Amino acid sequence: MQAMFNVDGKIALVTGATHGIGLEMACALAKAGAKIAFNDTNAGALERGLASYKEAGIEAHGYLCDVTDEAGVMKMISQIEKDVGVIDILVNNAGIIRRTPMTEMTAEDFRLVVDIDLTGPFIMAKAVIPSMLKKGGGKIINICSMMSELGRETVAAYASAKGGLKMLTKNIASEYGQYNIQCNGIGPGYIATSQTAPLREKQPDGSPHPFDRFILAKTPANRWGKPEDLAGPVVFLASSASDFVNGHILYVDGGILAYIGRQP
Ligand code: NAP
Ligand code: GCO
Repeated sequence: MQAMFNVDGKIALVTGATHGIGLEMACALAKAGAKIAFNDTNAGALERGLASYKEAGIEAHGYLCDVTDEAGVMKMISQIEKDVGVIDILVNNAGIIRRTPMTEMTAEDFRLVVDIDLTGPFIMAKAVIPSMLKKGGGKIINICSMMSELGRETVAAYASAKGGLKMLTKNIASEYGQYNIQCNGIGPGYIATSQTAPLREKQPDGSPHPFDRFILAKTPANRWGKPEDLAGPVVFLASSASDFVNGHILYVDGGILAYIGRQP
């Protein structure tokens, strides 16, 4: 059973994994035996990321690269092949959000979110699939969202991108499943990271943010998720334990999608 869940000697690239959910998933993959590569657009963040891996006893390889820059991505992938080896596991984690009422959002901002959250995973997957085909298979894991299923005020661009990412996942599974490539998604619920920090800020009187209360009332588990909650799911989808799971979105949400919400 242990052999089924280990990724010993596999090479994993986790995008945007200098902190938050990406860092935690990369550490989980390393603990399950994988060699880790990660990227970020910012040199300072990359250095801090390298320090965090070192502190966790993990030898990770960091690269400065924007997931929307196709030429830069191709360069990074061939550098990873030289430094570490051919990628077996790609985790498309890098992402941003803009919270703006739709009628006030510029088309430029909408495009930026879609570019990073949807076109980025397309560029990354397109870059690794040819070598996966030569190697005889691979795992692609796309980090989706509650917003792959649900809408809410102010997140039109993010919901459009994450809904699209769900369908990109199913399409990669459909197109490359016959070549032993499994492409699945993880849909985290509301996880306490820098992305959601503004939604958890205490009010001036010290009381919880109304959105914080709202999320607790919507989550059967009655808590925010932690980045560590994604560790088991990512190892499952990266390992041979999930070899016949393809095009699936595994929601890791404390039950949000099953629940109508607590009665006020
Ligand atoms: P986070 O702390 O903001 O981390 C996102 C990471 O992506 C950062 O390291 C960021 O780098 C990097 N990034 C942004 N744009 C990039 C680009 N163009 N190229 C390369 N890297 C880029 O967010 P998180 O909460 O850990 O979220 C990680 C993923 O999970 C995102 O896709 C997010 O949408 C998704 N997610 C989050 C939640 C949640 O509740 N937190 C729930 C569902 C899904 P910098 O820090 O240098 O900007
Ligand atoms: C928001 C949040 C979400 C989460 C996450 C939910 O403003 O509603 O930031 O979109 O980050 O993606 O799964």
